[in-house]
Amino acid sequence: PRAIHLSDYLPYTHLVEEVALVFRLAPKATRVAATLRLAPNPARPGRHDLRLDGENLRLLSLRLNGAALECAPDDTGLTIPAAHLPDGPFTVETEVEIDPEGNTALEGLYMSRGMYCTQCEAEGFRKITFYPDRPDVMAPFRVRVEGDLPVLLSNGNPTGQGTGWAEWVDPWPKPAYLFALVAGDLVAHSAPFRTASGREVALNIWVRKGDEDRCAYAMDSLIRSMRWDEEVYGREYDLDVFNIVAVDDFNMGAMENKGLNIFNSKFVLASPETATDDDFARIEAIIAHEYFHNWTGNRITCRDWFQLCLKEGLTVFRDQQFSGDMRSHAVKRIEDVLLLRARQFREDGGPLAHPVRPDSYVEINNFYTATIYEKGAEVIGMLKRLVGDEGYAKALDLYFTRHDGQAATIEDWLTVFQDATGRDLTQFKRWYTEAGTPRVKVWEEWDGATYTLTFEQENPPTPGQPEKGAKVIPIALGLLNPNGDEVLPTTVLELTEGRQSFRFPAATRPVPSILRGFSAPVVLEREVSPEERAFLLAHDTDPFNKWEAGRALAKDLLARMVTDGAAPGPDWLDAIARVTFDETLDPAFRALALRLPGEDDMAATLHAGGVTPDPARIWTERRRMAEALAKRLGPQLPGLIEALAEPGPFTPDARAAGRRSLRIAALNLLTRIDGGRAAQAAYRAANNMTEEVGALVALLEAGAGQEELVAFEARWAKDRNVMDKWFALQIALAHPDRAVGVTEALTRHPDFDWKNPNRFRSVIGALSGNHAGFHHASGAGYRLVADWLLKLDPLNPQTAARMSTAFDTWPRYDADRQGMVQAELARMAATPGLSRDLGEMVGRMRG
Ligand code: HT7
Ligand code: ZN
Repeated sequence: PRAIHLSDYLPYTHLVEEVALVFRLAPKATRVAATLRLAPNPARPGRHDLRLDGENLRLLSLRLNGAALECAPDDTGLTIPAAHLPDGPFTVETEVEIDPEGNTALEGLYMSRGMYCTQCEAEGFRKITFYPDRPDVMAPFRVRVEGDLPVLLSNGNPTGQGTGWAEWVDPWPKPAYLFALVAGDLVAHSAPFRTASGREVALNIWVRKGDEDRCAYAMDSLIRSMRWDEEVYGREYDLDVFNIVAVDDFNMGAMENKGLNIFNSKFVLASPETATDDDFARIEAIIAHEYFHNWTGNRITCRDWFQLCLKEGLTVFRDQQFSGDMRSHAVKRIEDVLLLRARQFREDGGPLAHPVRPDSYVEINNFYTATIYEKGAEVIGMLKRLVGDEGYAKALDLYFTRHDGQAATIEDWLTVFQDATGRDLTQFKRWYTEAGTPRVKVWEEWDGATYTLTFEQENPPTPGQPEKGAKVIPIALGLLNPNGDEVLPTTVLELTEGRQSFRFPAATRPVPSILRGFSAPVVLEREVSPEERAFLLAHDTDPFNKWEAGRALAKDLLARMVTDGAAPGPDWLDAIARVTFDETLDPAFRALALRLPGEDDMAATLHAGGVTPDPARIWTERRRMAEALAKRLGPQLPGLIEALAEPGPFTPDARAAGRRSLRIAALNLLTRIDGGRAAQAAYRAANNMTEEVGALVALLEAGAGQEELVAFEARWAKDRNVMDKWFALQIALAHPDRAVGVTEALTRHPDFDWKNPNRFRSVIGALSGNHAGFHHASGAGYRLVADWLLKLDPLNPQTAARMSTAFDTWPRYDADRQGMVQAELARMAATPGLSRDLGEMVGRMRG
């Protein structure tokens, strides 16, 4: 398959002035009639053929200005030669037949348990009707839906409805990827919303009967998001209704279709009994994210898919700000950085590395990545730091006024910042165009009067980009004196050269706190003693760096345990103990400080330090580390658990969730030394899913929990979203020697519905998340995951391709493992009929 290049961009030949669609729904033979009012595009002078995209469509009729036209479609669309087209505006009418029930790829119009729904981003609309399916073609849509189902929804405002039909008009010009249709036997959880300017909006969350009592938190999150966007960004909602629908079969998390968001049901439905605190937090963040797209994505969209970070990076940045405001900025930042390092740094350091704005792709679905989303958000965070809060606010106001109703580019975005703040962003743009995580080395000198920090940046080669220029790196710095007082409050240094020094007057040698708040997505390299790390863990006023100091202590120790058989000593144990029982600190922060580095993270760190990671040894030593901590904290753990009990009814707020997270972290440690007694009791006493899962995890990690697994299944067998946890936990936490066996057994479970993406991820994704199990020396983990990806690929290539990233870390490991992964990649590559999606991923990973 051919790659598509950014440099080949041309505007579309025609403008679409209006779209009218009529759907006659039937599971195997839905008819879609489309009327497109078109005109030549002055941006493409001359006469051009009209090319409409279309895939898997049975063309029933085609008319041009009312007259029948004979034109046979090919595999990817339909061309009406320029010779047939009039000079001015004209109308094209098509009628096609499609098969929603046979659509297992979950792109276009498909069925999920008797309900019709759509997923059009990125290129799904071409599976519904013939159309210029590209984001820079924006048009108002009118839609009529006819079907034998009580609820018939589409984008925009409702304009009429009767038995078996409904009509919708979306006045806001939009690209086809934001089109949506839902039809089903659904019930609504509804609430009114009055916008800042007084517009009444009807909010509805549509779910299957029986799920309506699990929508309250999503609705509350939506209302808070709408208010926040008004207050913080001055952005109001712009239609009379806002609908959200929960769907069980969905490839990703959710989709921001104009006025009709469609969600994976696991990111909508929540009750204290069925959802964990993490689920609640994720629901809040995803509801906000999709809502925020109404301005950053929908009103202003992307010119082409290379500009994907324009909407995704900005919208992630906005949802992170929102969650920080709703909860704790410190805790949110730590969680975001954990995710960034686990997913984006991993991607950036391997064969799948690509720039935040890629310049070529084969299948755009493969570019909904941590780099586009999470690094895209980090780049905006750096911009904001560099231009200041006021500059950022001015730039965003200008962006919304200048580009409303347009399909914009990263150049447009940066120009807005330049115009609003006067700052030249030529060098900054490299963050968008160059892949890879910069490594920043730091040295310090103190001569009795001046303290000097020297930074050196290295931008490692990535696929297709052997050499790179220096980046603009904002480094937030604070200085402490030796008794822990801050002598330099947070100051942003701008590193713009390969090597650069910064000087500070200092009569005593200060202790630096560098990269506060994780002010840039880089790897910081500095020789630091355990004493200095413990000092920063105790005294740093920057919560991120305080946590980072504890993290670095733990990572240094675990690395020494793995490489030289070191044992956990009092420097780490005592430092963590002090934080754990420091009641002046937020419990959520204390819980994060107690979390040990992950195995994959350790493997990456060892590899970066020139050591070939042994997954089994990392697993064993990490366990030994947890046991040592459990023994050190042991006598005080029952008291801590008791003190953190929440007496009243469950509330999902950050304060209560933070207390539960520390309580569960303490229970997890206690389970390693009390034979599982406390966790078994906690499991029986749990009245919410957070504590039920917390106790179960503690038992499974300690090699127990079989009785609880049986009880869990018996209680929750009918609940798909809860059962996904049951499948995932026992695989993710299985002993490395048993992980493959447990997975195989669960793939034979009657409820392993592998065509459902959530269930597939809960089983096969959980195995690839079990680091030592997946990378087992036998190669059985690699084989099993590859077998299942090959089985899923013909039905759902998008999900198969996404999950293939499990293999992207192979260059870190020993020659045997490298050989086994390469063999699986070669086997996949050689499979006849492999999809473009999986084919591209496998090709890139093979290198
Ligand atoms: N903009 C959406 C990304 C998306 C997607 C969602 C569901 C299924 C398939 C999809 N392909 C792309 C989601 C978001 O970022 O908000
Ligand atoms: Zn998004």
